[in-house]
Amino acid sequence: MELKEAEFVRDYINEIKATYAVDLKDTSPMEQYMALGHLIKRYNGENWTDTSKSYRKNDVKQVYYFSIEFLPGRLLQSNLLNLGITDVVKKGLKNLGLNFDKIVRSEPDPGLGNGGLGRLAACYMDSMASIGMAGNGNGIRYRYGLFKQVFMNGYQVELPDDWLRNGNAWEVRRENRACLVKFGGHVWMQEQPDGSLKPVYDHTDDVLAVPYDTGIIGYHNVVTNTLRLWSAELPPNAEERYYSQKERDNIDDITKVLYPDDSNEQGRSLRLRQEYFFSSAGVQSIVRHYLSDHTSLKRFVQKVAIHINDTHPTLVIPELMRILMDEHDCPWDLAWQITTSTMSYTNHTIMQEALEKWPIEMFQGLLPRIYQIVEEINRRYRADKIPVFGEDIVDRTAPLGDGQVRMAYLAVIGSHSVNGVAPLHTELLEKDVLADLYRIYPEKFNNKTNGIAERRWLEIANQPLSKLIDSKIGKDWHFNPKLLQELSTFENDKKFLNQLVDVKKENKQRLADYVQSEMGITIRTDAIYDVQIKRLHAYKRQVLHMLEIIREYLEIKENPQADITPRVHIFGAKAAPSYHYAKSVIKVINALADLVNNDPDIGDKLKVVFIPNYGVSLGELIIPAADISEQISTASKEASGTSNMKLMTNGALSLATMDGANIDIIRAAGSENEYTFGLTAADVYGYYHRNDYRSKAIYDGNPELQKVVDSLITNMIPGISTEGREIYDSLLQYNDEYFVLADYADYVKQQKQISIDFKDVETWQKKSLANIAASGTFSADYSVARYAEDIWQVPYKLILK
Ligand code: 26Q
Repeated sequence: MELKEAEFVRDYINEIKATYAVDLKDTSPMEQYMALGHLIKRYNGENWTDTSKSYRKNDVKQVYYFSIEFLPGRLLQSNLLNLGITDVVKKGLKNLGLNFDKIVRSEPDPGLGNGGLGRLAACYMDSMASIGMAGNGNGIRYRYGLFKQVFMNGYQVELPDDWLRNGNAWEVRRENRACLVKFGGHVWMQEQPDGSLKPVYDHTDDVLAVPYDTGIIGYHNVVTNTLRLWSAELPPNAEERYYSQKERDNIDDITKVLYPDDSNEQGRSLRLRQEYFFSSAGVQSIVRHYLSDHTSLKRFVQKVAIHINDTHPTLVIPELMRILMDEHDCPWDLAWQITTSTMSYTNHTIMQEALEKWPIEMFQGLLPRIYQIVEEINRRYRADKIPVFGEDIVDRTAPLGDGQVRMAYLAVIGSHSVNGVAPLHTELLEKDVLADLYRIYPEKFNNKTNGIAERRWLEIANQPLSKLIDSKIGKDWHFNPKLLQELSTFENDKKFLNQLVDVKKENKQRLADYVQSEMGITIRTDAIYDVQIKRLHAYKRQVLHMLEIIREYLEIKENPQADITPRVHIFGAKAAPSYHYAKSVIKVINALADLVNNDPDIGDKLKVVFIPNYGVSLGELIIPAADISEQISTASKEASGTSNMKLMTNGALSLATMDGANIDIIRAAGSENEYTFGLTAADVYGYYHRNDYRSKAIYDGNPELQKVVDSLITNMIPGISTEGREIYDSLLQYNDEYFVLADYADYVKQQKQISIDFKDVETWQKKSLANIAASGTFSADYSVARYAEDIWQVPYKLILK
């Protein structure tokens, strides 16, 4: 948008006065931030209305991306960037004597997600707007986001994330668009005047779903899409009916807090209520919106695509069936045809324990009408498929079985498309996790490799690098990140390679300053910054990284004179509060950090920093500073990974197993520019098949490994009690479920190679450049474009400049 500095300054001062009734000089950074947010929202108001109007006028097909998590990160900088007014606003604020960085940091980072899945949803929202696609997000407005993590005596402690305390500058409450969501009650069949029977659903517990909309601003294209998050409130008739405190609390609880478990928090009825709540409200508002412009449901599938982000919103399937049949008199077959043509589903995990299942009794009690519909889906599925495929496979794949509602199977059966998030992951879905359903519906399965918002992870997070790139290849890559490939023509340009070194150093300094001021640890910027940032999970193998630190520590202790390449090992990871083992890993790494960081023999050759409260904002600080990207999951377990892509585009070299999208990253950048190691997925499945993995044998055969592992139980690491033993036992007593010991030697070999290679600055920088240059293909812009073409069948305008 066009904006003159003087105009901005005038508007901003007025905004401050109008909102806070004080002079600028008396405002806090938080107030300065809020006023700026309000002003920008207002500036963008016309784009937002115009976008909605134009979609309406042209009757454009809409995509609704349903996700129980969205992790958008702070919006101020990204909105300024996308509107193209960053420089004007920065200059204006500077001339007013304000500190832009402080204002930026005053914005709370909405933690409405756990990790990869929620962040992916946010990257996709950004990209859908930026490629001019009518994409809407639909989710939950949690009153409290993912807990804030602090360490006390090295243990993770969870504090509430009160992110709405000062209000939210970007959202618009739309009470007039609220819907009623019904739980519990009874269903009975009522005879109609024409003699037919119709289900009547009464004595329900009703909850009012109030939408809060946030504009998602496209990059330099005047498009603003909508992210709609629902909040649970007392229904409007509250005055006529008495609600006990307990009933009020029950309603309040629905959207009070995000479940902080990203794998196996199973069977909680509140979680099911959350899932139905936003699924039902979302579908109701979609149908209502569609019918406000259309007189019949005939063209529904041409105008609406609904995407199910993992199984959590799967109830959109029976909910759309319910609305079509009960409220619009659609017969079953037509309703089913509309529903399956509308729905598509992405699976994000192959871990069996993360597949959602609900006890039938709970499900039926909470959602009796929806349960009837699921039963009928189940009955027809069996009747259709048993004659063709036989009873066994149909038993195994039916939506109802073993006394449970199986959400993944319901999602596959009720959708026309099922996709994995990286080629290997999709292959494993077909061969293993969903193999039976793949046999029944091969045509539904397809791959859509994940992508990231290049603009946030490079342009915003790493401005020094972004500007350097602009100076070499111009700015078109901002629209078309594949153009980053043009950088490879400069691989022998010594001056440019040196500039890349300087940029990395600047970013490392920024991180080092943070680590110094927040944690009191001094880290040198000429060390290798070896980074592992992701949720804490056994399969992601932070333990393998930890064993390497112990090995490096012992190496220096045994040979203090050795020529060591200095290293800083950097972790960021939250553990699910109920995940005991993950919390033990945090404790041991923190204790190890204390030992290493304070040992005078070690000095600054080796440092370990576990930065508390990892999230989007800390990612923006850490990722640009990384030299090494640790992507070391047990092969076959990480569906895709996306931090691997963010680190790549910021010039880190991957130290990676052949898992998830690592495989595609390695292929894109060239294996000579990464460090790969370890078992392949086929090796892992081979062990499963033969059942002959013995971690103890590997331990017995490797004396160095023995020393490293034993140090977990020898009191070498002060301050730990049972935690070292727990990890030790997981590796030896319980046969090392994630093959840590199997991959140890190969991993260490690559770590040693890294220490050697890092000293050759020029060669290293060339590899780093190869990663940056090849990273453009992992832009979420292309990912959503492929969803649009292959799955949603919606138009978009990729601006390729
Ligand atoms: C399930 C049942 C009950 C409660 C919670 C859950 C639950 C919640 C969150 C299960 C899974 C999640 C999140 C999964 C997730 O983040 N998966 C990651 O998705 C990324 C985006 O596709 C991939 O890159 C990662 O590989 C994958 O782990």
